Amino acid sequence: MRVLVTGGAGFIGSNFVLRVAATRPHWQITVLDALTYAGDRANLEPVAGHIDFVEGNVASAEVVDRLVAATDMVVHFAAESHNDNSLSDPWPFVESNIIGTYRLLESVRRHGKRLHHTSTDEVYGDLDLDDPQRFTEATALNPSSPYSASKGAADLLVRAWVRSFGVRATVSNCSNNYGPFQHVEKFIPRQITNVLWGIRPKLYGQGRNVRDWIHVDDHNDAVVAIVEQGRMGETYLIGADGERDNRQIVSMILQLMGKPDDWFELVGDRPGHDLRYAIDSSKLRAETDWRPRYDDMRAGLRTTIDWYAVNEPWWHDAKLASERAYARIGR
Ligand code: NAD
Ligand code: TDX
Repeated sequence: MRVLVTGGAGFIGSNFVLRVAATRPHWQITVLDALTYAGDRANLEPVAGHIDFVEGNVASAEVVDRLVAATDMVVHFAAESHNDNSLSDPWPFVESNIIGTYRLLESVRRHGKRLHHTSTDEVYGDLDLDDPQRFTEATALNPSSPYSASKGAADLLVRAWVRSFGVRATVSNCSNNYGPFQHVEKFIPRQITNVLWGIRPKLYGQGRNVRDWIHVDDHNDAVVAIVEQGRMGETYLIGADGERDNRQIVSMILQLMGKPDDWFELVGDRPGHDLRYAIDSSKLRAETDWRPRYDDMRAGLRTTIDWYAVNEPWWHDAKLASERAYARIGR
């Protein structure tokens, strides 16, 4: 089977490619990635001889159409992914996330190919801290940021192309991922690399916002399960019951890295900062054999910390650039 993976040089996409290259050796993988600041071809070095790599923009109709014509299935990860960046400059989010998904949809429609679109739980907005409800596939879309609005727009395009044109597609909405190869602009790698450089972790607001954490391998195993066992046209929420507030995460990082529990700094809050995300993944678990394997977040964080500790050359320059950008917005 020929599989086109968009965004395969980014955090989740490169973990996906490395994983399926081992577990699905019969998949012939082509990666399409624009190599933005968030993409690094070196992530794919271990499988370089086994995959094809195309540097290109998913919003370019010509590139997308040529590659879709030559594949059986598209697994779509390519996106601008950072909320803070979407507040500074929304346009790349509109172009990559909305127009990019539109280009893919038109191509898979034209060529009769299958698409899996990866999205986020952020499209559902946020929950109160004490709300007993969690997001389900029936929750109405209610995005808060330009990033989550662009992802919600893409999800709606996929649903419309399924219903109106009979496109064979599935959608997954996953909670916050952590693991190796995550860009240092994101919360967990930012705090780990801060501690490695002797800088206190920085918590937005009071640090009480809750995210539902999942290891990137559990997310990617769920994507494979949906592709192989999911029902066409359906949306599946992916989550591993990992709700924690940001202070709890920083506390675990500080403990694992041998620092006092109060060694952090409260900084200004993110405008429009979503309070809490929480996923009910019953549908995925009922319809596929997927179960999360990383049920011990402390152990998952320990291996993630070890990865950043030994891979400083991978993140050093990105860290300098990312901290310069944070300094400009006072966070
Ligand atoms: P990332 O920013 O680490 O990687 C994105 C990749 O896409 C990069 O390699 C980048 O070069 C590429 N890209 C960006 N714009 C492109 C374009 N126009 N054309 C081609 N390639 C382009 O992001 P990530 O965290 O790996 O997220 C991957 C996907 O998963 C995204 O769709 C994101 O919305 C979704 N998602 C992420 C999380 C999370 O916690 N990180 C959770 C749920 C869903
Ligand atoms: O320095 C920080 N301090 C801090 O308190 C940073 C970078 C973040 N935060 C907070 C904001 C959030 O409450 O930590 C939480 C996580 O922040 P991010 O890593 O920026 O993730 P989030 O905004 O929750 O979005 C992530 O999960 C859903 C991904 O970046 C998205 O791509 C995905 O869709």
